[in-house]
Amino acid sequence: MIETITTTPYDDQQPGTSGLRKKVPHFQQPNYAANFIQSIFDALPLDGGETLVIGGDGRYYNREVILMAIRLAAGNGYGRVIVGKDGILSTPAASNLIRQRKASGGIILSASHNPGGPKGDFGIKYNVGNGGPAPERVTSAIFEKSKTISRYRVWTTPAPDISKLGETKLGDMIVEVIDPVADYAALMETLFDFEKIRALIALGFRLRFDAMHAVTGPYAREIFVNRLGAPADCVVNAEPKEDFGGGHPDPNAVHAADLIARLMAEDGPDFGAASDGDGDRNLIVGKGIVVSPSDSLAVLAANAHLAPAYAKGIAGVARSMPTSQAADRVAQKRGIGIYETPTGWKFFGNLLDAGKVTICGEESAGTGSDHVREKDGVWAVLLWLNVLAERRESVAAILEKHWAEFGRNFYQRHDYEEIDSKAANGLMESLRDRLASMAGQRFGTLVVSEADDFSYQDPIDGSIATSQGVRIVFSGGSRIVYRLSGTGTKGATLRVYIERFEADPAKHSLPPEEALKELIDTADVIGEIKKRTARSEPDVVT
Ligand code: G16
Repeated sequence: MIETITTTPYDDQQPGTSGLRKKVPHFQQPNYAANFIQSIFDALPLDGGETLVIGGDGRYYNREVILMAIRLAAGNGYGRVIVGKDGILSTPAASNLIRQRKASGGIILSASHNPGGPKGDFGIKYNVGNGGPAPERVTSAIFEKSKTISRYRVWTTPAPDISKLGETKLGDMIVEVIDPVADYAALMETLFDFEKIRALIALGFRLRFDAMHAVTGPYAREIFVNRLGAPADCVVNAEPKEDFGGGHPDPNAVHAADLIARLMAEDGPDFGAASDGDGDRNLIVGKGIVVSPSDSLAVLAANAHLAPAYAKGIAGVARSMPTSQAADRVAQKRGIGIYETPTGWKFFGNLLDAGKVTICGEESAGTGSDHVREKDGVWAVLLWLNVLAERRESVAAILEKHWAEFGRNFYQRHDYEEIDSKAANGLMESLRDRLASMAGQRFGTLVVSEADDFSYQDPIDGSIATSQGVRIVFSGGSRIVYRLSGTGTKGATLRVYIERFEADPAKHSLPPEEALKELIDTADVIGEIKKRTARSEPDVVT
């Protein structure tokens, strides 16, 4: 029986860069999750009988919300829900299922790289029928519905056991529990030359993949160990845990420090990689060298044709605005399209659907292609492995040659986390107030050539996104970008992105902090960061 439950709205259910993210106790307030999921359904044009994919990264509170989501789906007339066993689905695997099974959409429970556990973070996002994150017009409609919600509809009886594969029914709706890995692994085999990668590994090439006790463990084991023949111990921290083993599943220099240290050792592996909570981000480390996400995007764009799926070449590349312009140089040289979008994977969906771009990437450790509509950590690792298997060179040699051919875009991102929201907003407002008078100003040897607050008009549907980050561009093309994160759950996080192009190969081996020194100092002068945030240095530099 369908039951209608009376509820009262919350006023803070506005999705951010990637869905609604809050602390677990916040989500545990009465009806908080049910309200949001019902608001999603209320915002959609549902005819009844649709298919919905449901899964998450296995973090604390995942199971409870999945069982609730299944009952809500039955209460709202869905014909079928496809659920990963034990509620597990990586974000790219969910995107793949939505597309393969022609679902009308999917609910993905994750707070991505944010920590988990009873006091950790939780999140809910909705992906639409193309498999990608809901665009802004949909997330705005969901927020509007959440502000006035007065009831939700659920199936009265409990949801079926999601730890057993197979089909059962809840009322008229079919609940199909599937192996979360199988379809995804099969898709990867169609994209890459598994034979060649297997041959490379058989030759003694050593790889280490850190799953950070998050969702990619089972995917990595199946693909790298079972299908590609790597030794079982090459996948570490492979058991998904509700609290990620107490760690922070963010594959960056701070949280993947152990992986990086091993790759810096003389006798370390040849190739290291890590992914995040829900499996959409990636970190690539070569022996003795960490590959910045922006460089990784550029290298993959330049070498994608070495993998079977992209052998005919790629249509174009898209990157988020703060991502370095290294990929632009590849696109310009190869005569393919290059698009600059606001931060957030949702902005790539239309470009991918229209066939304008094949590969997309972001400085925030996300790379992906038109095989799904999400960034995809394991995919990025496999594309790197495919390139390495073809070129039979080290990661360091590939990067060096890339910079020699295209020049090097030195790049760093400085994060100031959990700062006072008022101070953060004040800093951004002050920058915006000064934009008009910025051009022509000199800071040391740097002269401002342009300054603006990035806005974007989607070339496919014409929608406009404003206030997407303050850009200060200097003559010669160096940039400083300031923006506030849209994924944090406490206070505000200020991100400062710093970039400088260097054509001279003799200078390509400089440490980035040295190559960027003047810009880093200038970022503080222009942004008044220390003064306004009372922080002497960033919490994380990537
Ligand atoms: C999400 C989005 C990404 C975005 C990132 C960082 O990633 O999907 O597109 O680049 O957040 O956002 P912000 O700078 O606003 O914190 P994820 O992996 O958290 O879903």
